[in-house]
Amino acid sequence: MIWNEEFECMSPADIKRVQSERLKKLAALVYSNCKVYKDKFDKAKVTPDSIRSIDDIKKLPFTTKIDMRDNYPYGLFSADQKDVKEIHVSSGTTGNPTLVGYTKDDLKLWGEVMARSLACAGAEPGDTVQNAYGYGLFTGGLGVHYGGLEMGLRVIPMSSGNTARQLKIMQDFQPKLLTCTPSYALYMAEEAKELGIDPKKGNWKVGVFGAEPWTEKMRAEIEDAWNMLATDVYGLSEIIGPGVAQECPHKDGLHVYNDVFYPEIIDADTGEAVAEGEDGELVITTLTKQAIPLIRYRTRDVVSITYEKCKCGRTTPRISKIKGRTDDMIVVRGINVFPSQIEHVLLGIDGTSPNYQIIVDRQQHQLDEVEVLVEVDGKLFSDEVKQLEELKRKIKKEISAVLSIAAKVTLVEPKTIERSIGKAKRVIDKRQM
Ligand code: DLL
Repeated sequence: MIWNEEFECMSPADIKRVQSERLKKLAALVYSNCKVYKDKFDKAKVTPDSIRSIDDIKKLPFTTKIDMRDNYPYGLFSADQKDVKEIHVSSGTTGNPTLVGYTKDDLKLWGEVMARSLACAGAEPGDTVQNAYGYGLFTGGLGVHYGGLEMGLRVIPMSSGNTARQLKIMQDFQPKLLTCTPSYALYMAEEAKELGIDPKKGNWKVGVFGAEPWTEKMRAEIEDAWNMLATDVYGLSEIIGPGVAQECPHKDGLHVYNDVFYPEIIDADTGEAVAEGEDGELVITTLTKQAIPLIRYRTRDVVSITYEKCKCGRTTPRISKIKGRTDDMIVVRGINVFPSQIEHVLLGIDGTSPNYQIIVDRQQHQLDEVEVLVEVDGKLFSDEVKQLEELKRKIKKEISAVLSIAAKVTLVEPKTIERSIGKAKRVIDKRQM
């Protein structure tokens, strides 16, 4: 079903009118309420009244994660703190996380776009959803939760982990929808088989999987293991969370809700638009958000876009699956990791050097494993084993505090990690995705 036919099936002329009206209001809002944006506009010599239609968006400056980091925590808010009803955080590049805030209307918008997404995947009011995205500061759990409530699903707020319990609940309540990261869907299927449970024997209709890159091969494996349709959902905390774009059962690109999230695809180096169908960096403007509206936010995700009407009847543009990143962020178990965060941790610990390497691996149908190799001071190596163990424990603890990931830490002797004459190769990703 199409949750919001008015906006999901709007004619190109009408959508342009809506986007233009919304952009004008947005430019005026951020200019008067957010000093960071006022300064950015002034620097770019653009005033809100020079924005007359959505085409004028190109006059506006980009916003980046660096802007969010530099103005942490409250600098990018356009709303008063008393109107902020919920905050979340996502990974920052170093030190501070990226703060995300919602007003009551922003939460309503989140519920609306996630209801559109769940319906787009094939959910119908009354269906039961087992929501195995993490709840808490991570945006997946609550995003699906709000969307499920909005569209009248019966939500089981499982959160991620505790697989045996997940499988028991599945058997007891026979949900039609499964929502979690694609790698967790595969892992759960494998665990089910180990426990003698046949994952095919559910009442499954569709899975809504995202938060990390996944391939068509993984899709085929998930569909086969669970006997369900597997769809892709995309989003990022800074924009709203999950619910920026979603595949319909035709699985031919992810529908972007462009009445509220205006997409542009640019050449990451020049900042200029690329042609329809070509790969580039996805840039999004939140046309109606209030707490932290973002103008031309550089997602760093690489996609292509098509404006052709889909067979499902929606006229919204569709982006491809995420093809890569224009920075060095990696996603591990659905958690965003910037190598610079690890570097930042190491810089704060005596006895280590900033020479490190991150190895990410995944055994067949298992969860991602991370190993961090760290070069330590030569003199430490001649010291007691106890001291090395202590250092290892400290690094592990700090990495876990910053990244919420239990990494294996291996200390290595100086000059063991291969040096590079160009950009250091910080990440070795052995996962077959
Ligand atoms: O991961 C939002 C989300 C939650 C999406 C649940 C889907 C389901 P962040 O933690 O802020 O938000 O991470 C956002 O994750 O910029 C992408 O690089 C990556 N990502 C998200 N969805 C997909 C996807 C959530 N479907 C970052 N495919 C984004 C590939 C994805 N990468």
